[in-house]
Amino acid sequence: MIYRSSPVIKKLDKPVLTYRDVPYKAALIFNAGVAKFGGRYVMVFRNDYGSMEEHKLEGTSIGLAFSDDGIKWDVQPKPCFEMHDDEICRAYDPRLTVIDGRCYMCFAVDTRHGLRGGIAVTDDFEKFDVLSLSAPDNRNMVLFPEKIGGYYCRLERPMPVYSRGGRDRFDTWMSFSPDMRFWGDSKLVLKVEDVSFANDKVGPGAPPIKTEKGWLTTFHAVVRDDSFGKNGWEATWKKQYYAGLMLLDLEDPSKVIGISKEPLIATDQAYERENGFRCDVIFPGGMLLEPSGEVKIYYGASDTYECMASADVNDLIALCLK
Ligand code: BMA
Repeated sequence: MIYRSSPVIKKLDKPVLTYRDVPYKAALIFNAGVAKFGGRYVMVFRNDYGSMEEHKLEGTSIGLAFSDDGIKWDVQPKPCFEMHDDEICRAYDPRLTVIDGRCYMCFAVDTRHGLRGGIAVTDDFEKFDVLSLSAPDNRNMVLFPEKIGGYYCRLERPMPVYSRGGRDRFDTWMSFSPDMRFWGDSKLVLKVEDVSFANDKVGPGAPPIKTEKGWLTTFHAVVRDDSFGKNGWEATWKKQYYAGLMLLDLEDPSKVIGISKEPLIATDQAYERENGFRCDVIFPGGMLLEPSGEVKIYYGASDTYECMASADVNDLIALCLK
């Protein structure tokens, strides 16, 4: 079954960022993190560079863009973050959270000995201090914007291969830290079995926003169907990724108090799929609550473009509690 986006979602009539907007080598522009920092909107985006025409990819960097309205973006002249050495292959899928006036960036790191989740902090997007790199295999980390019960909190998606039936079946967890470096006291938050539109994995999306009713946060929900054939650049692509939405308890954010019964966002616009590397993929990474109650949600579409949708915060909360 192919789902559509929820009626509460309003999409723009084009992506907010594509390779055409980037003044250096760029191809797939997607899975961005977004924050309001230093009086403007900031975006860090994944750039899998190479050739769009030849469907060839050469590497990955993280680019930087600023905006005054969160819609028109000014991409900076060079990438802002890259990790590459004998052990580390690349860093990607950044997410941003502002905590106590500093901007933290979570990211995934492919290494020769496993997949790690990183956290760095920056004040200017020029210098980043890497504060922690998890043990493998864990990624899709996102930070809450404040300490809860005296601890920094992060959602994450470890990848247990032995204990979940010898196939992908990855759930959303959370861990706590006194200092952003040492993480523990881990708890299971959202299981694949809890989500009717997932059979493969559920993982964190954008960093949560605080509302009166709870922490509102997106997640990615993945359906795998082995009967799927070609659906993008590769010979086969057997998955669909949707954005779901849930509400977590304000004091104990490991407790899910509401969840959308159907996907919040699906790829239903032509511009989200044209030339798609992997079609039918929605990967949310940024969510901002405006003073008017508008929520801006930023997501990668088909691993190719960065897109934005908006919704009213009360409609989103109602969707979780329905
Ligand atoms: C996940 C990550 C994401 C990507 C998604 C769909 O495993 O690699 O970066 O958007 O797959 O390809």
